[in-house]
Amino acid sequence: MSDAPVDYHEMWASLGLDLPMHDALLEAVGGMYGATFMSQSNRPEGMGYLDFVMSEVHGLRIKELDDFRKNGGKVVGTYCLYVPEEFIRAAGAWSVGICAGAEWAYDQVEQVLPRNTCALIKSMMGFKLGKVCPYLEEADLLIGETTCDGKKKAYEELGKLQNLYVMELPQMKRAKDVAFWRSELVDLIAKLEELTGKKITVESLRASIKEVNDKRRALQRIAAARAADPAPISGLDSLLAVQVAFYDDVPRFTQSMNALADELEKRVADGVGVAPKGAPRILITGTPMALPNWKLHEIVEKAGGIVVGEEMCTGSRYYEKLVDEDATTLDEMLDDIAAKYLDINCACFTPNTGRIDDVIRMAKDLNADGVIDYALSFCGTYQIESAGVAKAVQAADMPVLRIETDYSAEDVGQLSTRVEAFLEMVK
Ligand code: BJ8
Repeated sequence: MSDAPVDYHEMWASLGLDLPMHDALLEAVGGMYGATFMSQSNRPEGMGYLDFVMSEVHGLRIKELDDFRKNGGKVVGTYCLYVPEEFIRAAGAWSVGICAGAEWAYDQVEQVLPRNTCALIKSMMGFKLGKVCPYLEEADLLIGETTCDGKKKAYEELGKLQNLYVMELPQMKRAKDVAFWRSELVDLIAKLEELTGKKITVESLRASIKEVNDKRRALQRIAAARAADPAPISGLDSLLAVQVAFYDDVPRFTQSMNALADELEKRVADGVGVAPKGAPRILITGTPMALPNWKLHEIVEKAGGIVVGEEMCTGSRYYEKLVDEDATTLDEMLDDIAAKYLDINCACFTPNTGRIDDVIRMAKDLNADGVIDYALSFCGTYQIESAGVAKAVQAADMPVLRIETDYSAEDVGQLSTRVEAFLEMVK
């Protein structure tokens, strides 16, 4: 076989992508990836898998989705942690988390959404309007959810362009909210079964619960290894693992992450790390960092710190909790899935004190020296929670830095200065 890179332009054209703009996006992300990730020293060998996945992010994986669909499979795109992958897989479909982590086509976006919308929502619309995301175009169905007002209303616009179904998520966690949430999951199952023409059975749901739990367990092992000093893996590489978890093939990803975790555990036993022992250790909490948003991690780690955990949807909220595996009926499984998912601590809920408890617990468990609270500009829910998070962290005798930013590079210099001063202070 030739080693020449495969040319995927025909596939991308068939998906209706804007080829020149898509080429520009790939070049920009590839350049960023090289500069951010490949310049790190002493990376675990197991990161080779994620490097490969990233090098084929719009290539091989899209080809897999394409082939799957040509053989009758369905692809479901999601934007939020509350959409249970277990149901999507049990109905025979594949789930892909759609990224929304880069500024794209904002000129077009701002004709549809207000300028003062958070970067995540703008990016979500920008990838669609700019026709540069093959994952979006491979999705037979997008699932939105009523989380924050911005997303909820943006889905109305996105739904004009693509097949989109919105789940209603309660905003509180009382018994009646759990019951309502469960009823929404029943509707979601019906929607997925209609899409794929396959019934979710006890067997298929049990298998998918196990598969998705296995993926989360592998990520838990990686997370646990980061408690060591020196940390065996950078925050950047750990963040990337979770970002990729949203769209990669599940069994293959799990296997690769378990191999990476084996390596990290060995590194911990041998005292091998990616930063010197004693480097300032930072926990980041806040809004999710969708691919390819690596901005804050890069700033912290270039300044000599090491990110040891993320209390966010691209972090612990994704992998910490598992669905119970003991249920024997569909009803019980539904109860377990409803309970597990409503236990995610998103700022769209009121109250959301569980998030603060998680931040303090994680900071202690991971031996963090300081916490950075991260909010995207115009994200009201996380911005409002920021003061309470800061107060609780200080009350636990830990320094905290509050950062508000977006996806642009304009404030990198200023943020770097603030982060450097913070790292000086925490040690
Ligand atoms: S479960 S955090 S993935 S909603 S940053 S779009 S909240 S204005 S992303 Fe989220 Fe689900 Fe919650 Fe997680 Fe709105 Fe804020 Fe933007 Fe946000």
